[in-house]
Amino acid sequence: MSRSSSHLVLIPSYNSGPRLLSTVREALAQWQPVWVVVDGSTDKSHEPLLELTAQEPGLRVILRPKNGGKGAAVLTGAREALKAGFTHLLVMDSDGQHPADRIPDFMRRSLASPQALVLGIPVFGPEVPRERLHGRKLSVGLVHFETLGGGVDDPLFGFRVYPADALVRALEQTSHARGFDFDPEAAVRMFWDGVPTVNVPAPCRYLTREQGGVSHFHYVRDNVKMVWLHTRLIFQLLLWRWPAACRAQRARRSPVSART
Ligand SMILES: Nc1nc2c(ncn2[C@@H]2O[C@H](COP(=O)(O)OP(=O)(O)O)[C@@H](O)[C@H]2O)c(=O)[nH]1
Ligand SMILES: [Mg+2]
Repeated sequence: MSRSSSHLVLIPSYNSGPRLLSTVREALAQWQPVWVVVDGSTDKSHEPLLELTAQEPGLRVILRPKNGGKGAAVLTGAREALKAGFTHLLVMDSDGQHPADRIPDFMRRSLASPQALVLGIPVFGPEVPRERLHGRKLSVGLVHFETLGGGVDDPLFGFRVYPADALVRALEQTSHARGFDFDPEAAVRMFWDGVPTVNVPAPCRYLTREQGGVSHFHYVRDNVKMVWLHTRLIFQLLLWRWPAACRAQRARRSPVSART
């Protein structure tokens, strides 16, 4: 297990169910510190974590009294991290879908390119729901257009290492990106802001209810949100962000780019 004073693991959690405790334990075994932002959960899944903080000095639990969405929880964590002197956050899901054993590799890549946003590319197993795969292809295509040619290989996978100051800057540009629109919007805005990207494959599992899998993704509500997100981003791209997107593409394609 590695301990860091610059890079921490941040886990946003909302009614994450029984997998939360094991996910946090797996993360702690790979890396410390691990911070969990509990976003107004009502299912008591965070209660064992509050007990665990007594034995695990590497664990911190931040409680948000009201549910604000994944992006709002990550922003709370990022601001706290900057206050405490940390520079980078590896954000991962709270429900066991993301590979804790890849944390050291992702952190290593971030340490090697500290300016960069390190993005996971999900490698799915045969259990992945078909409708999720199809929806994903549309998002990938739209983000390819919004970045004028790539750099964000998967806009939806939440296993990423963020430079914390660049993330906070990107989120402070908008009052959106607080729910499930957080992952694509943060990546596109950071790309427009000139943050280099590094894309790395990592496994992503889908767990059944019997295995403790929980999802708050609401197919209609969240897809409507995604349509609105891409409408906003394309509008902004065409009106005033295209010079920044062109600059970012040029930097990405130049031989001295931080991309690995
Ligand atoms: N803080 C916070 N996190 C959330 C919220 N909804 C989902 N999440 C987190 O976002 C991650 C992905 O959410 P999940 O419901 O598993 O979506 P799915 O994996 O796309 O089906 C998990 O870590 C959740 O705990 C929310 O309202 N607030
Ligand atoms: Mg999930």
